[in-house]
Amino acid sequence: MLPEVNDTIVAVASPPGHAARGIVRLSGPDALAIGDRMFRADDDRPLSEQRGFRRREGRMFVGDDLFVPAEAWIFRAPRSYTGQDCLELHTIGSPALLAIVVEAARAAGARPARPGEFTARAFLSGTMDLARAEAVAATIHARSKTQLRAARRMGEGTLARQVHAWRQRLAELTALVEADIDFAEEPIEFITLDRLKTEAEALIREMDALQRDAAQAERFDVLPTILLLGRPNSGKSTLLNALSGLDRAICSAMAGTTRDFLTAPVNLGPFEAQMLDAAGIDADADELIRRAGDRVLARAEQVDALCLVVDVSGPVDPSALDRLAGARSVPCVIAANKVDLLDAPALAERLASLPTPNGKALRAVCAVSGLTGHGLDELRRALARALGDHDALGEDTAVVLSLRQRRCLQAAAEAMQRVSAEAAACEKTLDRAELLAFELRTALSALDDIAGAVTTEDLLETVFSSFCIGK
Ligand SMILES: Nc1nc2c(ncn2[C@@H]2O[C@H](COP(=O)(O)OP(=O)(O)OP(=O)(O)O)[C@@H](O)[C@H]2O)c(=O)[nH]1
Ligand SMILES: [Mg+2]
Repeated sequence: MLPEVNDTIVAVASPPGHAARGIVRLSGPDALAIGDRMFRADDDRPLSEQRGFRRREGRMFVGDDLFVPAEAWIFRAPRSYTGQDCLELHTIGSPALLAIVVEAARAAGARPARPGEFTARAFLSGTMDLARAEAVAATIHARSKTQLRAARRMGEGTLARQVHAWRQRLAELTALVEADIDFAEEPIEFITLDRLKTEAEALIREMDALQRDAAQAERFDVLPTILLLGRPNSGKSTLLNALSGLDRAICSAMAGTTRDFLTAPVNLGPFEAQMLDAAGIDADADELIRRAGDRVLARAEQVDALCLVVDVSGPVDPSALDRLAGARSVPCVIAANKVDLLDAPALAERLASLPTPNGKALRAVCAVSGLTGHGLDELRRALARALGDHDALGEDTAVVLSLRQRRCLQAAAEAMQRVSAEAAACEKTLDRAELLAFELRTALSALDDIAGAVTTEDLLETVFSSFCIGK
């Protein structure tokens, strides 16, 4: 159930952790009155008597005779984020202090906000449509510059404009088909089946294209994953530790040290990824290692990229490499490891024996040493490039769609498919006019759900549950 909107809510609106500044946000009819019980402006005028869009410096009381410097930012309904009276209390970014401020606001009558409740209020008061509210969530979850840019386009209403244009065309088709029903006695046909079919197909094409080109907003929250794949002892765990800067995995000269999956975040430059270390693959090893290896190979199909670790300090068998990474569709980077053990001519010879990066999946070969750190920056860049597709949103064209919006689009396109099929199956519009009108209206209402023109509580809860508290 969506919560009440007429009480006053409070939450910490700045990120967790220590910072120069922390923000507590209140929204609701009593926001300013509650603020007055906690905050004293330097000019002594109560906040509830001040106009909106004002910033007041002063002191916030956090104990009997304890106060901290603070600022109160006043936003008056309806021109605030939530459409209600809002108050932001800015003070020192100490988690303990912010918790005390929230508790004081609660004692003065505010209710702790649920995740997304501020933005839910913005939607319910009509200051924001649903697609724009989802853009707020996408912005919060963005993990790279391209994702931020895409989220901004989402907020700018690129999608809303497109949907609106489709809606207009659909509404016109619906009106014409319904006119055929209403004036069934007249000898005129308001819309020919040919035109209906052509327009339905054009709409389907455009909707499909948008779905195809759009990035999925939910992916923002998920780090891309890279699996370290290689023979036992090739140096996978050493690389995981070196790339993550953490002492995460046990490394040893004994083949078969790692048996289970281990993960660590690694910074690739433009974005972060989750790196997975696992058992080495060796078909001739004992059963335990072989079984661990089978699990790794199964996992290799589910990650975003592979880092094939090859110990080049000894002879390399290219066919074994091929078996490991050859036929996979997941992009792969080869880390030719332990180069510290080779002199330049020997290294050149070994590198020449490796597969060259010409196929789509094999992106690069990097000479590295997990032990000395040689070549790791190049490896990071190569992995970031291999994952490029994960982040790439096509500089200008891409739109971000949430899973919910994707489903709405899908439903609209499917209804249009049925319109097109019906139109192909009859002789004149009037034969199936009722059915055609019904399907057109189905498509219309699916499009309306994207912007939230018609909403149900369930739908709202799905959208706003992905938010953090305080937004
Ligand atoms: N000289 C040198 N030795 C390395 C390098 N990387 C790893 N080693 C050594 O190779 C041995 C195996 O390293 P690990 O990182 O445990 O290898 P692994 O691939 O995780 O092995 P398993 O977990 O058994 O599959 C250890 O003795 C490491 O110190 C390197 O770049 N240069
Ligand atoms: Mg290991």
